[in-house]
Amino acid sequence: MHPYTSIAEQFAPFKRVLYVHEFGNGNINDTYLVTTDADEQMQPEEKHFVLQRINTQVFKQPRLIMQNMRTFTEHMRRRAREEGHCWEMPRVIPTCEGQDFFIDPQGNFWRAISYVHGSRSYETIKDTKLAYEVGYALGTFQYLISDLPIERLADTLEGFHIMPRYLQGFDQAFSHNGYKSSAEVKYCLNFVEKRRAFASVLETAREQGRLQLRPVHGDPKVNNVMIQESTGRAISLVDLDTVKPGLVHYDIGDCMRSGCNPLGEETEDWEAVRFDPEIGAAILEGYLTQARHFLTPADYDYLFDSIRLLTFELGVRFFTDYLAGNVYFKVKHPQHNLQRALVQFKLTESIEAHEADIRHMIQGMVSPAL
Ligand code: GN1
Ligand code: MG
Repeated sequence: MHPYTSIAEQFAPFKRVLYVHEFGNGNINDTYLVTTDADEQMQPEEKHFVLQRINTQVFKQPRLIMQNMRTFTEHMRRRAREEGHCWEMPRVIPTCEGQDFFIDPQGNFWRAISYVHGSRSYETIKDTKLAYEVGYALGTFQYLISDLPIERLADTLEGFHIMPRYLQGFDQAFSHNGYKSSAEVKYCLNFVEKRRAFASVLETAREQGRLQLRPVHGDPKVNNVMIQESTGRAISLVDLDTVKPGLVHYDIGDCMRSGCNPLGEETEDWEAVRFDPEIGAAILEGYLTQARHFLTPADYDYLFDSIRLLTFELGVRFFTDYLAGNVYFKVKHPQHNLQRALVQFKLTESIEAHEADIRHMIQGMVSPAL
């Protein structure tokens, strides 16, 4: 019996839990797929569900996550139904006592959500059809949540995607640490120094009133897009802990940095990492079919910067965590965050090298709409 079977049972009254397997490869929370003895044909939704232990070092107020989830999933489900979108939102599964979460005797915070039946996700994008669907998923998500007033969403992770704050964190980690100064570390330090001025581009635009806060997903990387197996179409965007007020640019930048890197963010071959412009064009095309309805002209002006910035940002976050002794992201070995930082920095370099093409591509897609 898996050690977490009894925890899974808290969320499965009247059923027997058959298996609990580790699921996905999240860097923050611990995720398990639970299989129950429910009948696959009769109760497909109850056969499997996702059990997660929230990392409360990162998410200090996990109750706020559950509260937000109730608010926006209900809102988005209703809007999807009213407008005829074929779209699924994961459901919060209550405990036997009707709570949204379970706290175990050690004080761990557990919650369960439904698995989007008949769907799967991919770690990287290999063709433009999937790329289009990934972009479409983000556009649909942002569209369905776009009329939810931001005041209704709590801030579940303060400072998330605020790049100037990540740079402060980097400076602190750098001044306090005893890292070994290898050639890779020097490359990273130099890389960050050269881009300091650029780091505030989105926050400055927000302060100047050029960009506005909206409800955003926060973590729309490729493997959070659920693709319906029977049709190959995107049906959901999961991993909803960071849905909160933000800039839509955080999402599009994150989606592009994750989608346009065919080697994936975990590759050891960091020197070979490249941005794939064809995949990028297909993601943006899918995204804009939905996002056209709510993007402003100023939003378009910052699309290129967002792709470059979010990639750079994740590199800085990984590198800072390496310098700080791997305290935020889960790691498999002590150099893991350094390797991940190098991947993102190489990708940033490639995005910079393609700047003219990417800007041209964006221009070509938006001009007819403006
Ligand atoms: C973290 O845990 P996961 O993989 O869903 C991180 C994201 C990063 C991502 C990189 C709350 O997400 O911001 O883009 O790793 N989530 C948080 O893989 O920091
Ligand atoms: Mg996540």
